[in-house]
Amino acid sequence: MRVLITGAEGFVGNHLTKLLLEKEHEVFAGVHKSTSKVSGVQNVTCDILDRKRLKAVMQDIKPEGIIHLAAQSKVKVAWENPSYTVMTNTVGSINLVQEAAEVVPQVKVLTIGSSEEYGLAAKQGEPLSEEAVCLPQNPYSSSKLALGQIVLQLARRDRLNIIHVRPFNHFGPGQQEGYVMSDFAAQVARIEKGLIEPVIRVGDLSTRRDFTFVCDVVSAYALLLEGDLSCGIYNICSGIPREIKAVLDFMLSRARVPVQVKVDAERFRPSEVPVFVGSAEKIKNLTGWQPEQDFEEAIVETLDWWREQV
Ligand code: A2R
Repeated sequence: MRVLITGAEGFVGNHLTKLLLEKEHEVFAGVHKSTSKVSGVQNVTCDILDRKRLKAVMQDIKPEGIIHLAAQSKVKVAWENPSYTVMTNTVGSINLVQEAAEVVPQVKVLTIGSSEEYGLAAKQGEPLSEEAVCLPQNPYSSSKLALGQIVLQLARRDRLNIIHVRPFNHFGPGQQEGYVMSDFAAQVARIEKGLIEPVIRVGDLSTRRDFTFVCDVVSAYALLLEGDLSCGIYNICSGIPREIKAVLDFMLSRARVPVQVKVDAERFRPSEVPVFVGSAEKIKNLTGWQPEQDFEEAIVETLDWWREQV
């Protein structure tokens, strides 16, 4: 399949590009800035806020499939700059879908949302299916919820082939700081090199979150792209609520030097959502997908990647 990946230079994009090439798809890496490069594939500069450029890209490539990863992906930045986040995540995605639909109406598009769209609905502690109510609690989550709602409305009206994906927490080599797993791994790697004092300052470690290794996430994206599935929303998650304390304890058991853990009063805000876990029954039943990667090995791989970076 001729596949355009937007935001291909990002964390997930690099893993997805490799997988789609292995699966012998013809891949075009849509990158935000001409200075970015994804190796091994044709790169096209593609700012999703530039509709003229998007049209030209669609006309040049005529993709059969699009996996739309491009986003302002950080909750912290979304609080600092909500309008930019909504412009990029919501308006940019609508631009992309409309330009694609005009030039290549049969194209299949995967838009990437977030488990954060469910927000406070997770409070009940039950695995969230795609039918769960959405109660987003920050501008990032709202931008993704609006994106999903509007592109699926367009899909219904114009008979477009769109899947809106809600991945839960994912992690792996290449993920920048700002996410719990990469934050822990980066700190351990810096401590091992003697760059910072051997102390990790933490907040509430009792929460449980649903983690999937990035290679499993991109394999789900590939199956959703390739499969003959109906339009709609698909969760990607492990279904296993893992305590953050256990994750940190495991990482510290692999640290090459002793590391102290200190609870930081400023960071300690008990979470309103103690357990945030998803149900991936829909994608499992329809595609056979399930996470393959051993969780502890995945943590070690992430830590090793950080050891090479610092
Ligand atoms: O902002 P940059 O230059 O770092 O580029 C980011 C790119 N991006 C854009 N691409 C095209 N047009 C735009 N207006 C635009 N704004 C941002 O999207 C970056 O290279 C990429 C997103 O990559 P990451 O931030 O590394 O996200 P990650 O973890 O790969 O997540 C992929 C998707 C996103 O939709 C997340 O919201 C979702 O999975 O979790």
